[in-house]
Amino acid sequence: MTDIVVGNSDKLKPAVEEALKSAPTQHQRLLDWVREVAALTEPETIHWVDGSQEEWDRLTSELVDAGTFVRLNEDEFPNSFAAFSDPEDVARVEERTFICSSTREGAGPTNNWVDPEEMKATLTEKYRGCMRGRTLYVIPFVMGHLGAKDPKFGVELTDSAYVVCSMRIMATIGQDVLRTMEEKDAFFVEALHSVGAPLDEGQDDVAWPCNPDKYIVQFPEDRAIWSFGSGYGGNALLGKKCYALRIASAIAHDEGWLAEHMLILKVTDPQGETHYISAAFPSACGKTNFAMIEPTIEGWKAEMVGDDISWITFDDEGKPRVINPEAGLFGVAPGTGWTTNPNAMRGVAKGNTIFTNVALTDNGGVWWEGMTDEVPEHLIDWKGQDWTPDSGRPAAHPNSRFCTPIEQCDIVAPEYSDPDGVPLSAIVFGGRRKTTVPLVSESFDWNHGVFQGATLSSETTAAAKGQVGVVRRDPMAMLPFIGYNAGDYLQHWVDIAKKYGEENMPKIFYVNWFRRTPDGGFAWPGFGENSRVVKWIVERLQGTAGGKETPVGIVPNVEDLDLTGLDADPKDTEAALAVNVDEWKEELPGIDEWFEKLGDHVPAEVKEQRDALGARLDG
Ligand code: GTP
Ligand code: SPV
Ligand code: MN
Repeated sequence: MTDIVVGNSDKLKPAVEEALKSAPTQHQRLLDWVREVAALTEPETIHWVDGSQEEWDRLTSELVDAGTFVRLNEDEFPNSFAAFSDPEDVARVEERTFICSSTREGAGPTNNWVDPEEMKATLTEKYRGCMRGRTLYVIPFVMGHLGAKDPKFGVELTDSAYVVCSMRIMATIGQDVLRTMEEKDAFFVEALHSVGAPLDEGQDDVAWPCNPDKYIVQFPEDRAIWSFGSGYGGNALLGKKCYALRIASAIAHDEGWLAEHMLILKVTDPQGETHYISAAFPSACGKTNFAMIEPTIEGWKAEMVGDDISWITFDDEGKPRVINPEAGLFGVAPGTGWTTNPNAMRGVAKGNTIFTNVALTDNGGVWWEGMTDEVPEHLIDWKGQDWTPDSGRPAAHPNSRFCTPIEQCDIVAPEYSDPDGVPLSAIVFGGRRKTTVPLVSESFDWNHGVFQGATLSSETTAAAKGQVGVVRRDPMAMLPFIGYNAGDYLQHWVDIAKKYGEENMPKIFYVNWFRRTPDGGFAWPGFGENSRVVKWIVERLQGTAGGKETPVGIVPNVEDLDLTGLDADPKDTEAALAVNVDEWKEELPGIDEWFEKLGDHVPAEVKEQRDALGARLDG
């Protein structure tokens, strides 16, 4: 597929030729592709990533020497590092993200589209010589279990050692993957990445090389990814959003499963009955926090299976099973603290963590807003400036992140590493809305739940470049991640239930932790207290909890929620649960506009749900 990539093999450096000759693989397609990319991008040398501890030690030391990493205080954060990005390279860039399917219609109205041949021609010129003075790293990786029946392989070619180290945390990478890929002669997704900052001879590098002209490009039909110009997480760690969501959603559409932006939570009730719940909230809207919840109610236990991505397949009987395809957590730092998310805090404190764009303390540790109640008197902020509490600006970037192995989390469920995944009982959608959307509702049936997901709305956050706090529709929290036409994606959701049987489908719920009271505070305390909502959801599955039918779904009465020991004004809880018909009527024009934007690919079943909602609100 890389037919347009025309490089000049004469330009291969001796070290590159040598690395190709001594390559640790016989996989011909891989060898051809690496040679081709090297000829185009002209790196100084090639390194075949083996994923070993020695390799990590060497690369992290090199990154410290280069000024990209600051090694943290070993007592507090062993084997951990802080990185500081270019101030313009701090988040996903949705405007520069493209789904290059063969037709514009294939990408649909919610994605940027350029003809694939044109995009390949443009990017080929961008990539020409772009790795001069740098190392080309070859990272074999697998998303999900290497022992899965059909392991989902990828190979990322990158000129960033920061990416190599981060990928080692976020995915299974290296020698074993390469060997298995070779044994199976398996297909792999080609994932090409460059920071787009070639070095002339003798030119000094900067701590965070990148290029103002960014391209995050998916070719869904080729199952290929070309990323250029950014070193930041979702733009550069190509196994994550680019593969496990955008490319995987296209594969899932073809194969009859779902690749979703969902955490996976395991809950065990006081009787020992276990349920697994996947929840889709948009970026920086609470997935990591919910996945690591510490229940505040007696006898309930929560464990984590995943915090960002769910791959939901259906077994021979049509029963849904879910896996987390990732090996690490790439979590939002601000707001993660000992009171809000102690499990995350304990996880990162074990070390082996890369922090990006947090602040540095005077004793070589890290800090961010919300980490501790007490604010340090002096910090070096994420831009390298002295910071004090009266500086009037955040010390950490609002989208600063911790990148840590999932196995370090005390509450990771042992089933996390089961290649067959876990059975899925419920799907929860949620957004960040100040008004209108109640704390929790249960959908009437599958198609109503699909409608709730299709019309999910949320305020934008710092996880993507652009304005923060603007309400937008974000279907199934997948707006930036659907690798094909969003209308077809909704149809796929409708069709899944037809294919495998509605009786097999997980029950669907819709939550909003972010509703406000008139004085501006949160109506619901959130975090650990969300376990009360989890309890109601599980009891609905078991058929024991009450609820009242409202125009938007089944909502608990205040007395249906276990509020024992809750430190909250009962009026606020009422307000969090309220379904206000007038507010919902005001939602309708926005929903209609949204469906108009999606065009004629919106499923009839979903449009029927819109009419039914209108009728219920009038009724
Ligand atoms: P991505 O990694 O970007 O996909 O985000 P995420 O959905 O995992 O978001 P995360 O859990 O990191 O939460 C982001 C922000 O939401 C943090 O600042 C949290 O403090 C805040 N947050 C999470 N849960 C709650 C909650 O229940 N109530 C309130 N008020 N805030 C919450
Ligand atoms: C998100 O933005 O939803 C993330 C972070 O989980 S990133 O991997 O950068 O996309
Ligand atoms: Mn995410």
